[in-house]
Amino acid sequence: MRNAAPKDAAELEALETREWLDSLDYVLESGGPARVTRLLRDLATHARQQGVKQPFTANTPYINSIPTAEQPPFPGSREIERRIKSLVRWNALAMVVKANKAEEGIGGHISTYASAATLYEVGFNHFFKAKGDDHDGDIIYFQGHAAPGIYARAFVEGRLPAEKLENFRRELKPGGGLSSYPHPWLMPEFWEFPTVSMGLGPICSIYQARFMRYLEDRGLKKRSDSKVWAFLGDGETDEPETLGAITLASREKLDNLIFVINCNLQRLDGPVRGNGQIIQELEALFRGAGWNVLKVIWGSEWDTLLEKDHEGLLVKRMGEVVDGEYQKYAVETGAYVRQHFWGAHPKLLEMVGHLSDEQLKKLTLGGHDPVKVYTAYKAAVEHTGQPTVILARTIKGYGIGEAGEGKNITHQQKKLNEDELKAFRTRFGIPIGDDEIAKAPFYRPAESSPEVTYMLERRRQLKGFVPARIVQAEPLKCDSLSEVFAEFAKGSEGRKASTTMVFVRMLARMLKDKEIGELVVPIVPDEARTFGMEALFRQVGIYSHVGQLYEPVDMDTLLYYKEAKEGQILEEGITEAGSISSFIAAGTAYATHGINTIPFFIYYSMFGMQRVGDLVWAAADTRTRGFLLGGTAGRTTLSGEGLQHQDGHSHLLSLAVPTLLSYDPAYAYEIAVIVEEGIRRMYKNGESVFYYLTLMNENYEMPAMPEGAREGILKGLYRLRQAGKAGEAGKSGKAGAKKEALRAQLLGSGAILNEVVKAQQMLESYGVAADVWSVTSWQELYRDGHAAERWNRLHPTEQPRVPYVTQCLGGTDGVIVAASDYVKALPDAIDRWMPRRLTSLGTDGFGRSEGRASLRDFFEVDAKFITAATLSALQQDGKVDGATVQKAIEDLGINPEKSNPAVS
Ligand SMILES: Cc1ncc(C[n+]2csc(CCOP(=O)(O)OP(=O)(O)O)c2C)c(N)n1
Ligand SMILES: [Mg+2]
Repeated sequence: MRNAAPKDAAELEALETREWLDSLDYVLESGGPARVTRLLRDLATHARQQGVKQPFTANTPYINSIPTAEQPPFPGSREIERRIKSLVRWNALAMVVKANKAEEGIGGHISTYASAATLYEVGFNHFFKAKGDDHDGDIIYFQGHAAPGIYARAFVEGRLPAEKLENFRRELKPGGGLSSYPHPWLMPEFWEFPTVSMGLGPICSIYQARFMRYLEDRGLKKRSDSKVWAFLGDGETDEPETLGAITLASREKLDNLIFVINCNLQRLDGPVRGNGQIIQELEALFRGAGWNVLKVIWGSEWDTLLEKDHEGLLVKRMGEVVDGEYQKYAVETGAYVRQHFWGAHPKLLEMVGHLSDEQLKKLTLGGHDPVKVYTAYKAAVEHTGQPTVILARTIKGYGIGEAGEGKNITHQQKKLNEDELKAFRTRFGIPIGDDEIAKAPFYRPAESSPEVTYMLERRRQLKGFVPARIVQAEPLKCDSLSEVFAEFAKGSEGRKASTTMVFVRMLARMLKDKEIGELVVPIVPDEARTFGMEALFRQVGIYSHVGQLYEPVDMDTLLYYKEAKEGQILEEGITEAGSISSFIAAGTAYATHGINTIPFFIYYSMFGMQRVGDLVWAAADTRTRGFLLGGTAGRTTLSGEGLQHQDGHSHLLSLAVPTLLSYDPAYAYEIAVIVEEGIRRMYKNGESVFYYLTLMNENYEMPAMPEGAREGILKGLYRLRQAGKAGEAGKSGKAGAKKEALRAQLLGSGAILNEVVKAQQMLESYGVAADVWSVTSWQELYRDGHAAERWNRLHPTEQPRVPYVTQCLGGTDGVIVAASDYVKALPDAIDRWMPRRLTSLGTDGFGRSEGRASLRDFFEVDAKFITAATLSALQQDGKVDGATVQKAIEDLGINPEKSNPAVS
């Protein structure tokens, strides 16, 4: 008799599957994993040839990427490391709870670090290398909201005193406090990189890793095995900045880069992907982008269960449960998990039949298991040829139990009641008695305790503490600097040039300088030809780690597109966000690498401040040095392009960045003075400032530098031209019969300065004698004015300080009229320190596709409008009559009924 035939198709299929799996197991045993891979590939090809259509997937099953068999031995003491982690957990929690007890609403986050503690502790104990005099360290971007945990560890290490922790988020307390998040500006010896604005850490870390290679390839730095670690949240991956540059990392084979994404499945409001699986989504994205992806989903307790999963039922179940449901398991009982997860199939239930509900509930996730985390980190550090992302599954608020573990409110949880504190204390074995617990005291064991001894020894092995911001770069001497810039004081002697051309020439000159030449880092987002920089392609080359693998189409021309391993230009392609991330890396290399690289990031000004403003802010926080150059600037100076290109407000945005010095120079010598002084201030004097200069593409003659203009150029204002004779002794011109002298002070910046100069001449024919002032920086004048005013307010009995603008204009006569290619708010900002009220002209409103002359007419900033505005101001002063102004308006061809550009 034959064996009983299978009852139905399903049973037959199961049998067939079993046979295939057995065969595969045999091949695995006899031929190893590589043989299996080849076999599967051949099978897939064969199937495709037979017309089998396989759905595309970049995913692997919902299990750990590294099988248990490949786990290295854990090199530390699990027990002591667990105790250390508990201590850090407690102090991090206590810090936030105390802060909010002391002052309602002071904020802070408990649950982010609670979920990430193991991810950090394994790093601190086994991986994060500190930098020292003779060795490089790792570059670590800590997730901003995890800051309490990082402070707490520094406290247990003995690096931060309890008083500092007491003043978490109370930085103005006597003795100082701790900033809410990583801010190098506020804690310059502790934090290296600001991360809390979501997405900035990830993108900056990618360009940081690439910049490390750039320094190595250019021979500015020895090749090292330093890693760039970026810790981020799964919710944070929604930011375009987080994922927007990941292909750069794989294209450049940045195996010095490791992303650790804490997949606690939650963001601020609730689940990141309630109806999906964020880990699988990210895996597909990163694998598709060419990264090495390591999933760390399940803890060691799951190993034996998975071993028993011969039919793949458990793996299948793991892969079909959505994140919202997984989150629910974290807040529910073991019985619930048994019913809803394991209950999906009788064989699954059977698999865990030997476990109690409590044991089921306690099955650890991968991101909370030091062995699994260590395994992934070690693999990441050793991986070559690709960046690695570790997707670690955790529970948000892990350990805080009823107070919020896994709950949707957990991100905002800042207070724990006495019972909740007790539960946490007991769970993590912190020796604090019931009588004290309500105060949530900090706890640090004795210096000689096994925990402190162990952690200090681990840090000693890893060369010191992290995070720590250490500036090692020697200041530059700047001896030959004045030679570099000398030629620009002479003027163009009749030839016409734009400030952009001038700057590019200056850049070429700087690149040739003995001291600073090799330190200059030109950065451009696919706009070099726009700015006439293509000559630099050939002169210094475009950086490419692999050199140039092709013959460029323009090889036979003088200025061919030269890519080279030691190339100096960072041609970033069309990414202002990426370019400014490079700018930050290069502008902070004085601290990160002890190298004074001087970045010059030149871009379309409209796509700067408003497009990547948050990164500019981060640059300031990071104490970045260098030059931002907004090219083709000026709402009316950039003709043709229109509304989305014509920038009339970047200077208003830059005004708000405290360490950014902004200039709108008109002439070559002004740029030379500003850049030369900038290099000296930043790289010789070590000031943590950076510069923003707008550059224009209008060609005109560059005058020679007037005697004594230097100081004024730097402070923001100097007299360019004295008045002619027109107004002297009240000679009456066309403007009217009054005998009194007609006087005016005309202020202008950037390309509009030339319109002001023209207006000076036009006004002569109206009998008005006007001085012309070049305003190089409205912002510096504004800052100086407020600084003086503030000082005077606070020192009522002392000799008052006089704002610089007042010093300049205080002794002058006549009406004051200011014009620029930017919004009127800029001149208005300095009005209060003028001896008399100022009339401001500017380019408020949307740009237009038009020619330069028409645009200046439309925005009312050309010479005729400046002339009319001056006459109108004189009328208000009672110096000329209305009819005279009316006549001038007609003569000048101004249509008084034209639409208001500010609102049209
Ligand atoms: C650009 C930006 N937008 C919004 C926020 C406010 N915010 C702070 S934390 C957070 C949720 C973070 O979730 P996730 O990235 O998953 O981190 P987790 O705390 O879960 O580890 C949000 C929206 C921010 N800090 N930055
Ligand atoms: Mg999260």
